[in-house]
Amino acid sequence: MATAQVGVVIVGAGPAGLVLGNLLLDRGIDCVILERRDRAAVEGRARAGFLAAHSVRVLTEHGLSAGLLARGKTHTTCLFRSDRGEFTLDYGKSGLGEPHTVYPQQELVRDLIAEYLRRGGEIRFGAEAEEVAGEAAGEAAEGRVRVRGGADVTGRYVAGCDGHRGIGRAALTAHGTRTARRDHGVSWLAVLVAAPPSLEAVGYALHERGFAGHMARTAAVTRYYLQCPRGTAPADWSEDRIWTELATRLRTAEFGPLRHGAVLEKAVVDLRSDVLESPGAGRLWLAGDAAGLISPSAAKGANLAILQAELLARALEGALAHGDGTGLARYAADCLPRVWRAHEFSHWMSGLLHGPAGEEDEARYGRALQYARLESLRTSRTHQDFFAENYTGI
Ligand code: RFL
Repeated sequence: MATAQVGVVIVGAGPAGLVLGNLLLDRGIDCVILERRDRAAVEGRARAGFLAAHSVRVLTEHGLSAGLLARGKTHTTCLFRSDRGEFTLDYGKSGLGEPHTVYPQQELVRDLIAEYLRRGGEIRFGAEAEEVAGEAAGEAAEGRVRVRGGADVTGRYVAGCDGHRGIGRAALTAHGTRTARRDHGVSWLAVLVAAPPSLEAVGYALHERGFAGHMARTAAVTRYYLQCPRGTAPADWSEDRIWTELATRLRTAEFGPLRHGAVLEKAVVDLRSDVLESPGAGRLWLAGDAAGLISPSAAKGANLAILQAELLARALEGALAHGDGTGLARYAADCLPRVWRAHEFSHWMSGLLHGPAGEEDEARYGRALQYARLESLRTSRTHQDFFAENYTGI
């Protein structure tokens, strides 16, 4: 049994699915979003916080930026610390860099849901898509999504915006789409604390015990990262251990204390990246983490999700409103070069931030390269311009 066909069935109400849904409604294309979690869970999920200028432009052009413009904070600098001291990199000053807007992802998601509903969109929370019918990636005339415990939902197209473990990706790979992937071999303990930021800007600390990061979120909440051994469990990290390790790696004895607060959340993130060689076929198209996962080392994931949602909305409009499939045929060529450039920079950042693995001699060599890269960034205007362009661009 199937419910009436819509233009686009979107699976997943994260940044990719919600931006896509809003942009499709803007273009007069009907859609339904299926989201397996309930609304409170989706609106409470703290993840990203750094929006590139391109993302802010897309959201603003489509009337989706009122919240972030009112409550987001603009950042144009970041800071690096190591045993050689600290320096601030003013990437906003480079002609090639643009400001970031710091706005927690869960607040953006909240805004996007409210606006989608205000525009008359339909979203079904607690609706878990079990499968996209296999032929969707082939010659099928429609896309069909099987919903756990409910009727199938069919659409002229299906947009898989359901993250990197989603069923959209599974259907495409089952149809023969290959994936390029890398395990960076590094894990981070991601901690959210109820305390104001301790630094003016983002802070990256290189330390022989491993990387530590400080990311502002709001006036009352700050995110910290600690590089940790693969396989570590969040439960291994007591509040005391977290603060001690942060103090050591962020060198508070030298540079001043951190503002403490209760640990609200702790999770281990294994740094992995992958990209599908083609983000769609036939009736099934992917955007966001579903099309490729990027390690969080350069804060690109949510920004790529917004970029892909924008490109996919345009392509689907061409197909549905004008019977013109060239946008979909070009979707991979439009987004993959930009996706790969973001991956290249994330990989570069990962090399800068993380101590090397391997035997003692190799580790010594790797660490010396890490510091040579940091020193080049501190002193070379050309290197700073490279950083600014790639750190803020998308
Ligand atoms: P999401 O956000 O994972 O949303 C997918 C949605 O699909 C739903 N879903 C399903 N619904 C129905 N049926 C199914 N079968 C379903 N399977 C899944 C899920 O419940 C969910 O609601 O993917 P999307 O939209 O592609 O967005 C991607 C971003 O969320 C992600 O790339 C970023 O959060 C990555 N990221 C960061 N990106 C940045 O640009 N800047 C940052 O500063 C940044 N920090 C981060 C991050 C990711 C982190 N984690 C948790 C890996 C910090 C962290 C700690």
